[in-house]
Amino acid sequence: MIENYSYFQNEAHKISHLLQTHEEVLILSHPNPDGDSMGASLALFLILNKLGHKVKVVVPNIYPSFLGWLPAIQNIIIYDKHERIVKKLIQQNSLIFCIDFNNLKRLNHLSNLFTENNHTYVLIDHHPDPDEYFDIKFHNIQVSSTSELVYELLVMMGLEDKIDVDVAMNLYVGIMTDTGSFSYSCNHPRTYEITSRLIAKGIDAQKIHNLIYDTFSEHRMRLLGHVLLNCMEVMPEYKTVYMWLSLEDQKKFHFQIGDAEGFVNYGLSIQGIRLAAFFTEKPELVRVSFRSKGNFSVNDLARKYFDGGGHLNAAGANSYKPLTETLRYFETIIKENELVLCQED
Ligand SMILES: [Mn+2]
Repeated sequence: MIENYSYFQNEAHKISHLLQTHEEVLILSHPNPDGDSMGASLALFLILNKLGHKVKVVVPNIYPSFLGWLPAIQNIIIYDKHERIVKKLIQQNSLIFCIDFNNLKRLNHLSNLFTENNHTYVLIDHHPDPDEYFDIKFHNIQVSSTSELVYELLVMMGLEDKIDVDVAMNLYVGIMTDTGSFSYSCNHPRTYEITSRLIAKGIDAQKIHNLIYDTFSEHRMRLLGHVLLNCMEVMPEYKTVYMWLSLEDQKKFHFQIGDAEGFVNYGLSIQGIRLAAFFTEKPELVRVSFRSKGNFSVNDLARKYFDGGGHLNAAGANSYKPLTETLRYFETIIKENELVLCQED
């Protein structure tokens, strides 16, 4: 069970109470949806639906195609495609669940819709430093994923028996993807207790793994080869690797959203490397992903130098400089501050 159990039990009580007084519920998650944000949101959606609520799930932009099979995914409303509908939903719903992010600013242009203060916000999240304005925080940075927290919440609300195979599949995807298939954030026995309960609900874990990870198109596989061969700089003396993906190469390899997912992790597969960065050129900005090993905080790195953030070992940011300038900037930061060298193993 998660630490500080009574605190969470209190928050779970408050959430139960709120649900008793609100028929309509809006579930909201972060841009560039991932397995955890989608899995946790859809699991909650399915349960609240079963309880008789009128539930809507909104994500800011399109999710990657390898998540397209998730149970209940047809209920997802994408803000980029349905701006008017989402605007209306936000006006209509006073109870909003914020899933797998902890600052409305992270919603980019969608955050402008939350100007009036007539909402009750429930946070379910595992990122550090949540913003103040959440009315209820079901928040813990020790857990593997938000999906794990949703499971804990359901148990505390006495709803474990409502978890069917579809709910279990969504939660399992969240835990599996946020731990890189149980290769990081994976030292808590509780994660495996929960995983075990989910498998007992009748899911096929091997099949789920295949559906998520063995879905490369030929273009995507060749793009990976190209990036590793031609767009990767190794700085062994700084224990750092960085990779980049230009718009030109995206065109050449018929890039689809999500195609570079996980590429950054290959940097950490090199012996001795502690920090990996991946830079994806977009029309108006450069998207940056950081991954690290051990106690080197990419959350701090992203916050201090790129106005981004995330977790200790996984973080993201945007850069508004051109790609080559961004790469030089990154190299300079690492060299001048000897950032990764300073960290002990
Ligand atoms: Mn997460």
